[in-house]
Amino acid sequence: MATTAESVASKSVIVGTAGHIDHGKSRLVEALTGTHPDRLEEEKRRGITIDLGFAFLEEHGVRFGFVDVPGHERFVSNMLAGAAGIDVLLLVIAADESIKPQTREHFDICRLLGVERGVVALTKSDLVDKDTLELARLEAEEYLRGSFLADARMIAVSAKTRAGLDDLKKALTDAASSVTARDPSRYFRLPIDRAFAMKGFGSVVTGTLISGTVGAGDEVELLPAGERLRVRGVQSGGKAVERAVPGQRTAVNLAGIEHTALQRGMVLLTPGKFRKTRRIDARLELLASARKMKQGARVHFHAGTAETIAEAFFHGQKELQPGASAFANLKFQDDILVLQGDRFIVRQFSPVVTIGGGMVVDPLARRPMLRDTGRVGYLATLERGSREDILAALVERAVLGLGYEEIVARTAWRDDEVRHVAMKLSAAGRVKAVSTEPLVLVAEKLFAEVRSKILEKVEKFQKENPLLPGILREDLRTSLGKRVRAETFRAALEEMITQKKLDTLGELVKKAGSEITLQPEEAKAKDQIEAAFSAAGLEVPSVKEVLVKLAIETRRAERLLQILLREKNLVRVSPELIFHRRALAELKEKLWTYKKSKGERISVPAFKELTGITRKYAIPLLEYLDRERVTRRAGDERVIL
Ligand SMILES: Nc1nc2c(ncn2[C@@H]2O[C@H](COP(=O)(O)OP(=O)(O)OP(=O)(O)O)[C@@H](O)[C@H]2O)c(=O)[nH]1
Ligand SMILES: [Mg+2]
Repeated sequence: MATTAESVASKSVIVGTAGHIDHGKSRLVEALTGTHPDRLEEEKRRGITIDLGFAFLEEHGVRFGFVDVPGHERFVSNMLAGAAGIDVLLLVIAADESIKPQTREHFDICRLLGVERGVVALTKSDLVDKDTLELARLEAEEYLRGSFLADARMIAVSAKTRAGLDDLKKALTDAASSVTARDPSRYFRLPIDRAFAMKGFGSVVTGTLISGTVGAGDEVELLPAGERLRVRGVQSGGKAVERAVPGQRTAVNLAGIEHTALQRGMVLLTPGKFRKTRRIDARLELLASARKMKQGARVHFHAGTAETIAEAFFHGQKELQPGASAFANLKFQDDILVLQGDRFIVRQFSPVVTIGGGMVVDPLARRPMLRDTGRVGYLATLERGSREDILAALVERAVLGLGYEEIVARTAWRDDEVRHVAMKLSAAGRVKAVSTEPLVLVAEKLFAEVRSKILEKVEKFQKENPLLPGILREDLRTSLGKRVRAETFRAALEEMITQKKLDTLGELVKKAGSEITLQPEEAKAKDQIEAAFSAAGLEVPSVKEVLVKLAIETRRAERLLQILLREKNLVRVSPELIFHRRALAELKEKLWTYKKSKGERISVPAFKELTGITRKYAIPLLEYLDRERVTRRAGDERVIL
């Protein structure tokens, strides 16, 4: 508990570097934290950063996690994996070189990823005179005008002389104070940026914890692989912690998996909630510096630490102009995990440069269809609508209705949020909750359609089958087709029964108040059937024998027989044998009389003699009497009860 309390008391903030190659990012991180973030042999040999590096600093109650990125243009994809999840941007501009191509590209990326604040460091101040430094400052100010860094502190520093470092730390602390703490009660999500094996521990993955918390003993899901794994232990900032919280660099030790099966781009999540995807609908923005993008263009797609290739299709337009934005359907080459609201970056297919980015609007999109003219409006609601509007829109487009799990997979809302919004919508009559456990929502319009379809089917059935009292519930359901889910059918049926439009008779559904009306020839035939069995006593004819003698066709005759059975004037004793109610009543009387004079036991031969029937009738009748608890079998005999 101490660890948790401590992590809540101090704030965890991620600082990400950005800037052109050789501008002093890594040295600056070292000067601030004491840790040089370059770890690879090759990085040390070449003096450049290739992959992400990490360092930590605790300053004025803030726990800073530094993510240091490479400036080389060939390693922008590594930079992108680090840029996702940063709270404070540390834009590094060398005073002797000023703004260069990757200064711009990195800055564009951070803006497109939605980074909201940062600090500008004018590095290598020891190498330039006052005028040059002033020039670099002016250039940077002009470049950043109107952007999210327009009002950011700009501090001249030197990693060599340590000039300006205290000011920079202060500026970072100030920027951190405006970072709103991320709500730890949301679903856990850790995009993996490294995976390795640690002696004595096994598989370890690291990443910036962007949502929720994680601790030893937790079960987590690995996506897109789809495996469930157990967390053995968690570290943050190089120390073991009980639970890591959002905004912390986090290392997770995982049980039950080889480190070779884990890699950058995969994500650890709360299990059972989210789905990998191959197609999303998104808001896509093209940089003013980019070339226009045509329908079907292929781009490199980066979200979180994942990257894949995407093919873009614009809804309602054929191309995207530089500096403009539009809704686009992106089809991926690989499965990835993204959620609604996630930011992403797109880079030109070749040559590879950053051309834009955007936000995921529907992480589980359908393929685009030209006749789907409502999609743009739908996406606009998902992008900007209130939670109620969003859920109503999702339900509206769900031809099958929307289940709880799908709502969570599409929105990442917590259970209480889903239920709260669903309740408000159903109270307002905007959606129908056809089931609450599990929650299933359908559009009111769809629900009304199902109700009238049910009524139609029942009426049609009764019209076509006037001798049947109703349609079997299950037959009614299947007659509606696969597009009506069981919960919707059940709720619609229940509502119509409450409204006294329909009625049930055991497993049968009928129109309320409907009775079977017989045609004159049917009434006559029905009497004839009853009379035939009544006259036969216990030596009944076969059903077939009775029915062929009638003036109406067998199908109708069989229905009449069903009615007689339902009315209990006839009783089916065995699959082949039907008796009249009166004959069976007389038989019971006979047995009770026998019991009084001859005692409670009766053998099969004695029963045959008593009734005057053969074995063909005697055995099924005795079994029937046993079932009716008139007799009980005792060895070869029966006990009359
Ligand atoms: N004189 C002086 N040299 C510096 C300063 N900061 C960095 N350098 C030098 O500049 C070179 C590049 O520094 P790095 O920190 O590796 O630059 P970087 O931005 O991390 O480079 P990449 O990661 O490859 O993009 C190194 O030789 C540093 O020693 C500084 O403040 N003063
Ligand atoms: Mg570096």
